[in-house]
Amino acid sequence: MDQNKLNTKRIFSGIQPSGVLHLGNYLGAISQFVKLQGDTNSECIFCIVDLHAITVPQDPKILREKILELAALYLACGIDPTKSTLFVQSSRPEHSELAWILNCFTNMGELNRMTQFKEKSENKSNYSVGLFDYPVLMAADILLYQTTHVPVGEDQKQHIEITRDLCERMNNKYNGLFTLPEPMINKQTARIMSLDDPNNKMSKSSPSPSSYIGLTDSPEIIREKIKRAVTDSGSEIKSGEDKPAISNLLNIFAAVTDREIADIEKDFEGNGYGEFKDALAQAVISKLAPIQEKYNKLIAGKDELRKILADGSAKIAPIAQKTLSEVKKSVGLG
Ligand code: AQP
Repeated sequence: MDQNKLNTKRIFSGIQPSGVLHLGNYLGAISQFVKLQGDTNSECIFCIVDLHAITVPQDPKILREKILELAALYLACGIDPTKSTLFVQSSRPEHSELAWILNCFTNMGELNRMTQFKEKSENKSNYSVGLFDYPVLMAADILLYQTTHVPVGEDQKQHIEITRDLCERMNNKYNGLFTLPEPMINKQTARIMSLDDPNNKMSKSSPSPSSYIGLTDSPEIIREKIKRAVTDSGSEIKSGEDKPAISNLLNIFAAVTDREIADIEKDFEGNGYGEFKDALAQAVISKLAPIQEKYNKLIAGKDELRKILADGSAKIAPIAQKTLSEVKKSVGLG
């Protein structure tokens, strides 16, 4: 396939419908998606990656609900289905089919090096082959749409690298099947850290709900979680390598208010953690209030959400089918 057929950027990214969507997912991913869909030179495709979610055990009833909740959250955060395409990964069988083909061109050693797999399988007596294969399915998602750019948080950088390696390997062997995708990582919000351990990223699979701020958390819960967030030794509100906890809180403050960290530090000169945390909680509550209001309305209209997802899937079908058919022909399957 001739990647130069695209004279616009094609953006693709996905989020798993698992756990509770948190401020890290919003700042590191969704808020970037919303900015990108405003660019007339970008064609945006956003996916609910349910096939990725089942790489770890899921309750079928809850998973079905989470898919619609994530659709409602995407829309509530500002994804506009008239500007972007929103769909569910498993509604397009081309993802699984391309993933299988790519599996046959991926080395075990490459997947063995993936840090996300190491972290997620650590201390587990058993885990699925799907969890090990997660990066190949992600590569299929991206390459299927001839994606030029992938907005993600820092934790996904290694998976984009393996996608690029697979892309180049297939292109060298079969004469340019895929577009080489570039990661898009926003430095400031690429890695929002856990509230109870600033050395770990904020994560929806964390067993401790006080480690993350959920996008649908009530104002009381947000205040409580921020009040309990760990801080560093000393009492200065200052960012720095030796102050990972306060740096993370300042980073969140700056991101939700669209301000510079230095400005916020100045505002709190001479103040203690108490005043700072109260103001941070208020800033987060104000940022999430309009999202929560929209979310509550959207989640009440499940049929409309299903329709948006089905329309999205139908809209991008021709791209997925064309890429898959060319890949199958190239490898001798069609
Ligand atoms: N803490 C974070 N800071 C910035 N960005 C983040 N992302 C995740 N955590 C942070 C970005 O959110 C997008 C969607 O993530 P995902 O649903 O695919 O799962 P993940 O990357 O594995 O994120 P989680 O929330 O930590 O889930 P679990 O706990 O299930 O692993 C991605 O772009 C990701 O980079």
